[in-house]
Amino acid sequence: MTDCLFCRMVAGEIPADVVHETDRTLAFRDINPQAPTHVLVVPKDHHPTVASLAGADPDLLSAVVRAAHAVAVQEGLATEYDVEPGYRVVTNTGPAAGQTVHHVHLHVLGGRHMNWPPG
Ligand code: DGP
Repeated sequence: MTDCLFCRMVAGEIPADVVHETDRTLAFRDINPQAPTHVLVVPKDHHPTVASLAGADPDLLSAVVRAAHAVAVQEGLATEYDVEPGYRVVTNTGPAAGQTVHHVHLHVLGGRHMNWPPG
């Protein structure tokens, strides 16, 4: 049994509030939401960071990004061809950025104004 939290959620061993799924990606609501919409999009295969995913399987990285946009559309943050009102995609990489789960995930945040720079 893996000790990776998101692999266990993909496997259905730990419950997840799933909002979107493809053959290679899963998207579920963050347990500690930072915005009205806060969804995590993960590849079903285990890759620790976005950089390692890009190197190992660029098609899968593309699928994760497309899934993030599909979630935004589903949540009313964009349309297929438009990005109004808009949303933010964040991927924390390493300890200085605050990465706590070492299975790459895109945070899809929206439903409120996003400040810049982020904290
Ligand atoms: P990061 O800090 O960038 O690695 O983000 C990890 C996110 O994972 C964080 O926003 C909280 C979320 N998270 C941690 N444990 C769980 C869990 O058991 N279920 C869900 N849905 N989200 C979790």
